[in-house]
Amino acid sequence: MIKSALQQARSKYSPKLPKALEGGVKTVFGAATQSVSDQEAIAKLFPNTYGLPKLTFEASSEATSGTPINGGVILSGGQAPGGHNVIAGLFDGLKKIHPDSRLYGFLMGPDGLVQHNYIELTADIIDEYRNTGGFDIIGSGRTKLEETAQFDKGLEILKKLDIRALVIIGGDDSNTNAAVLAEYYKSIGAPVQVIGCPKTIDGDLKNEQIETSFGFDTATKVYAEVIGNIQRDCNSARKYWHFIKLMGRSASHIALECALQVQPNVAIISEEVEAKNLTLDDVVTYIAEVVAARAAKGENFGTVLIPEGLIEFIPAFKALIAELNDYLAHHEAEFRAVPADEQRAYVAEHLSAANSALYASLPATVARQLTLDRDPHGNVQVSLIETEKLLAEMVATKLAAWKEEGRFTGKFSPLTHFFGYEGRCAMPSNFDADYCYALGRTAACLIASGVTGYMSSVQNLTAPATEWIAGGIPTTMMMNMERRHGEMKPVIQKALVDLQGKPFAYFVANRAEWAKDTCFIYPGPIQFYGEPELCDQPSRTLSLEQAK
Ligand code: FBP
Repeated sequence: MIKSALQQARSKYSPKLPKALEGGVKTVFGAATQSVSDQEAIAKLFPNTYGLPKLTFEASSEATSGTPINGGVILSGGQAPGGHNVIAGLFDGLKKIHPDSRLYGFLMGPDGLVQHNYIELTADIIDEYRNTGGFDIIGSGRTKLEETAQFDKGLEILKKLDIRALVIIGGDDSNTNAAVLAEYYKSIGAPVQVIGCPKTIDGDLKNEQIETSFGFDTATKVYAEVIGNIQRDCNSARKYWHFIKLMGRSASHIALECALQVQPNVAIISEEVEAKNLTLDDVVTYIAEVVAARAAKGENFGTVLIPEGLIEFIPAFKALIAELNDYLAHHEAEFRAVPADEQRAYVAEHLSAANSALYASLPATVARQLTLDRDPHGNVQVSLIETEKLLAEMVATKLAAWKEEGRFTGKFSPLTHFFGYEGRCAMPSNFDADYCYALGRTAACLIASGVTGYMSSVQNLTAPATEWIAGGIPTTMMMNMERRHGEMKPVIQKALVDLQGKPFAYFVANRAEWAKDTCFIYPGPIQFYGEPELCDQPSRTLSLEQAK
């Protein structure tokens, strides 16, 4: 395979490792833990894996060695830069325990375990993928691993391959399912440990124990580079307003991080919209006011960042989407049989009055997007809804009305963009390359410790990588009970943007100036080589969160 000069250089990069993992490693067991809330209910659901101690790995003068261990690995859900390094770290960690250890990769996500599709990951394969983006080494998938029948089917192949430990690399839902799987195997006496690893570009798998999910750093740096380029173009031509939607599902961490990196004129944070109970018209008016104020200074250009989950946080939309989800769940076939040009009227007729009025007021494209196929959980796929176009159109309409009233005298030419897939498989930044490799090595240490129901954890992430602290967090410790599809379920709490947190506070303190003046930052591409302040910087979010 032909490789670029950078690809060749990156394949030789040695991720920096926490000092504690370099030589012999000893396991330090902490105090017993509790779940973040609903302790009684969670303890009851996880009798074998609840209350376990936190673990920390420390350097030891005794060499780490043991008997050969066969491990299995699954990549679950959306791609995130660095996944290949988790697998490389796991592979190297298992080989460090014993050179005859083996690693099997289940293909295309959790489905590979259930369907018994796998490959053995040999040194040649692993070397080909070190420090690369993507999940293509074994592929990923969104099959949910939650039924006992799937667990039993998986156990057949785990036993056949003599796999003693399964590492599931995924987001909050996949790690929740990993905890359920760990509990189940323990309860039936199956000799398989289950270990999770925190993945997702969305940045919403984080808490007191997990400082960040991997992939967030690289993806946001890629988006910030491109937004910066757009801002420079926009500041040069001075004639367009760019409406940029950013991936991230419900949480606005990606939009906030990009705003901190590029200082756009406007960034909408869904969590704030919800907290202030803003309507769509409030959001549109806010953007139009910024456009009008800049136009009054002769600046008919700017940038607006929009988180992909925004409309789900606007109460009226939330109600409309909930009713649509419910309606389509029960009348899918009937609805799909209606001719395309009659579907809009058909839907409007079947909704309650308030939702019907909102639905009828939407541009045709957005109305259609709201009725597209649901995801495997029956929810609308927010990444398919063109919120950026919706907002650009509505701002244009408002400004046209203000023009008539003499309130707006400028020009408004919007362009729209959506950045998401561009960043999910990017070559991992040094931060993600190092963090992921350390997560994989830590997972191998957890396997060697014989524990199950843990998530691999690497902390102290704003310090140099050599000072990072590796350990394991009992997954039940991060759980609470939430209503999902009408039933109370134990789940890992999803982290939305903390409106009391330092990253949001910094944004709030500066946004009025960024709106009025042109304070754009042009971050440029990810740097892999050079001074640590150039190439090893963690995200702004993490830096602000950990600032003393
Ligand atoms: P995960 O939550 O599985 O990490 O996926 C994140 C994400 O990239 C979201 O930001 C986005 O909404 C979604 O995946 C898109 O899903 P798909 O890859 O199925 O189009």
